[in-house]
Amino acid sequence: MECTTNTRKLIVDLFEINALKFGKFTLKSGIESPVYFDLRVIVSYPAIMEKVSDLLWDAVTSDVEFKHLCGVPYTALPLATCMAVKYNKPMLIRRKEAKDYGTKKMVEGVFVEGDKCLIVEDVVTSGTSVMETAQSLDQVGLKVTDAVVLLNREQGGKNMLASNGIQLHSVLKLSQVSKILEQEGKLSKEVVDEVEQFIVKNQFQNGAVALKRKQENKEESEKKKIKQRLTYKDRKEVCYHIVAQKLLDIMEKKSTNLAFSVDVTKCQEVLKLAELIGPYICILKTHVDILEDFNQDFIKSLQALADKHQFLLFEDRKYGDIGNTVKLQYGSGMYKTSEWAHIINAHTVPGDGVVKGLKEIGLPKERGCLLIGQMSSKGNLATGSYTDASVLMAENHSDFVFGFISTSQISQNPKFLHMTPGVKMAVGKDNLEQQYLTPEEVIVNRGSDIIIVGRGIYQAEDPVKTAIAYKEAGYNAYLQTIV
Ligand code: S5P
Repeated sequence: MECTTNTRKLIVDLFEINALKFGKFTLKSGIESPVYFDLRVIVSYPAIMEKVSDLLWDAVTSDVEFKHLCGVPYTALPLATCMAVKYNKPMLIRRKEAKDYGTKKMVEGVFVEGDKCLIVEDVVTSGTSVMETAQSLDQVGLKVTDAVVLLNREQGGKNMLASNGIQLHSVLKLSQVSKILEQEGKLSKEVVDEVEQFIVKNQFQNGAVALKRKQENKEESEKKKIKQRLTYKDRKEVCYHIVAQKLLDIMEKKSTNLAFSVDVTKCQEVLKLAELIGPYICILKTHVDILEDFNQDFIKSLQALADKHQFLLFEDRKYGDIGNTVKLQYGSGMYKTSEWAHIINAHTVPGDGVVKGLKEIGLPKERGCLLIGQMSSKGNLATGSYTDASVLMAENHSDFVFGFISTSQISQNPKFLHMTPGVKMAVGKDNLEQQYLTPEEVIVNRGSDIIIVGRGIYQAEDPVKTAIAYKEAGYNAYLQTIV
């Protein structure tokens, strides 16, 4: 980050008025920190307030459009006010007192649904305060895509916000602040080193705490059923991945969000079902390693059916090894999956390498990948921070990853599609820990986009009639959720 004379002077000013303190502090979270920021004091220094507001304004206004400003209560409120007055931008106030929620307006000011609002904050650590304000604004129909902060403590906040579709712009970063103060003779090299070590050590820890809080907030808002979704057509504008676009196109044209999981063990049986069910689905999901008579002619026939009935092929291989191995599994071997499957999926347990390996093979062939963020089976371990880390991984590889296998919406970013297995017309389970939810629960209450149905269809007495019923249940549920 470049440092202009203005920002350099501001850092020194903030240090002089004791807004930036260095020493030993115990933060609210219990973490020992070598720095502490108390930006509340700046209200006593009008010239500094003005400078801070100008720099906040400059940090966003060249490339971000917004109609309103909203400061995160309380320290950023006066900053947002200065910006609003000086630059003639309407301001909104978000109430902080949670206990009045439901009886009092949470957002004060004049706006219309769909207006864009920029969030202003003094310090971002994990990003939760910005998220809380964003959620209040979201609940009354305002759109938040950007936030601006005076000081980014570089402890996971930027990534956490990005995973929720909010871009964080910062005037200052902690690492930069301590370096400038060293150059200006205000801090010793030892203190600067200590700050750097602190940043590295706490990046993940705070990110994880924040992500847990985010998960809790998300569950809360899911309960309130506040979701309003884009139509498949409008969604194409924000889902720029080529496979997501193709899929949304099919979903729109065929009025279906049904993926059929054809888990039978003979090629002929797969082809027969694909021919019959093909007109009603957007995806045919396979497990080719369960086929007793797999051969490449079968793949040719399957591709012909996919063309004829317009559905995508999803090989549910759930890759879960180191990058080099999954690359070989996907690109080589007898199945030659990368040659024909439009979609594959991967477990995130090996870390980034699994996606990197698959991407090397899949990206040039314009394939797409789903990450397994949650599972349908009872007692599975893909929960909490594992799920959150999977969302972050998807954000970091969104050129290849276009969505998730999950039992609910796990990313607020509309560029990702969510597909949910464990779906039947009635809630229940099988005798091997599989758990079932209904199409309506999955699409309306849990915010998923696509239902995956296997045995519910191929074990039915009349698979075609049953597939049509699932298609209608899934699509009607979607119609209930669109804006
Ligand atoms: O968590 C999961 C993930 C997947 S992809 N739970 C699942 O059931 N699946 C797959 O979805 C599973 O491998 C199977 O192919 C399908 C569900 O099949 P059903 O017969 O229970 O509907």
